[in-house]
Amino acid sequence: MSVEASERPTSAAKIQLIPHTPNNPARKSMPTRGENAPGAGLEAAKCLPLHGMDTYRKIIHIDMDAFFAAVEQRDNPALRGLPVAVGGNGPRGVISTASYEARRFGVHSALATAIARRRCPQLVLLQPRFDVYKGVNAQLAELFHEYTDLVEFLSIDEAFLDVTENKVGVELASDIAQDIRQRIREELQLTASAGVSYCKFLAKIASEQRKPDGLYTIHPDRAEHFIARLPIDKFWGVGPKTAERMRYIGVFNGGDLRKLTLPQLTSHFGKQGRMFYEFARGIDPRPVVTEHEAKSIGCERTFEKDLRTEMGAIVELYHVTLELLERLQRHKEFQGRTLTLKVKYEDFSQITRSVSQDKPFSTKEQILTKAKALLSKADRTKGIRLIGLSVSNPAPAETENHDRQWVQLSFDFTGQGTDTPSPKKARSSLRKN
Ligand code: TTP
Ligand code: MG
Ligand code: MG
Repeated sequence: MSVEASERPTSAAKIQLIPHTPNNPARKSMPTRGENAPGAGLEAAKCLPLHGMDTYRKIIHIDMDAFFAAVEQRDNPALRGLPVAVGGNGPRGVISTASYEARRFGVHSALATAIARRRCPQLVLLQPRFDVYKGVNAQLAELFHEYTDLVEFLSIDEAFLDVTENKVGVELASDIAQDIRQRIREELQLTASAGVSYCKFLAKIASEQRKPDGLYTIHPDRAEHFIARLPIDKFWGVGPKTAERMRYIGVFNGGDLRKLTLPQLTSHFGKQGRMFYEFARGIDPRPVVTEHEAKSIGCERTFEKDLRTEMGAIVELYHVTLELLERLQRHKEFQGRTLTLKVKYEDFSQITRSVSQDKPFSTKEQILTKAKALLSKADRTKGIRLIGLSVSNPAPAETENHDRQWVQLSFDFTGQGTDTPSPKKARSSLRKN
């Protein structure tokens, strides 16, 4: 039996739920409840108990398509239809992202630019324009907040939205997702893909199912079936190395994963074992955390090759520090006085070490000095596969600040080289219910 999957919306299926300006009077006159409300007559996601997990929540994950490259193509029409990549040009340059035209040649994020050029000699390589991308990010944030205040950005081009209760009174999360996608197209001249489900893990995987420019919904009553068929490398938190390890122990998909006991999984994957155990059962109760509730800001890097030398670890620690600083500088209101280092070893065991001070961590010197001291306490006999740094313990906010901040997530799925996962039953399927 195959998993139900929603089709990419056809023009006939196109829904215009929300007039496309925030203050459009038509919006105000739109029925938000009752039989004439958008989505009325359509039953929302059923609240089926899935291993004791509530499935009433409606979570959308939106992720922009080929983000940096798409912005470049938007701003320079001559680039449209061409294989475009954004990235470093030097001998050690790396591709940040590639347009879908370039991906057909095997050009993708994290690929060495030199290899990318060999694969695609006509590749148009562009330098990143971070300020422009940040501007789009701000526009996205504004748009998302028209639907719900429960918005959690994972990175510059993606966010979770909890639309269980939403400001537009629309019942079906997939209708909201479709409307957001349409508005992104019309207002930002960019495309986004969306995933819809009852939890973050599944919504995030869902958004990858119909990329680019697609929508996919995983309905609670299909979740277990979907997960059972999901290839192991698509699971959130399972990157190439973990996938290899999984296959080594006979786990090729969610069904295989489910056969393993919790002790088996934790013995193989340390703390992450529990996460895999729960994901295999469709369990992910993590709420969508807004910027105001965020308790920490941080970042982490998973390395292609385990770090085996002290110098190698310090160099990477330096890079993580710079990334952390960049995030902190974007959120000056965040006053974290505890610095935490996370180290994950080749055997998947993990340690965290923290240090607190009176003043907030805000400079490179402060952070690097303390981070190095914390790193010196780490076990040097094992290869290091991940280093993370975060600051927490924010001082109480003196003034309300509406800036967004990127939240340190408990799983390594956000950044480059980390283990990124990537389901649906779409609007049409939901409507059958
Ligand atoms: P992604 O959302 O991972 O990728 P993407 O938007 O380019 O492509 P798609 O989602 O359609 O698969 O990352 C968002 C941006 O983050 C990406 O455009 C560039 C940047 N980025 C890097 O700089 N390095 C990386 O390794 C990755 C994965 C992304
Ligand atoms: Mg993207
Ligand atoms: Mg993304």
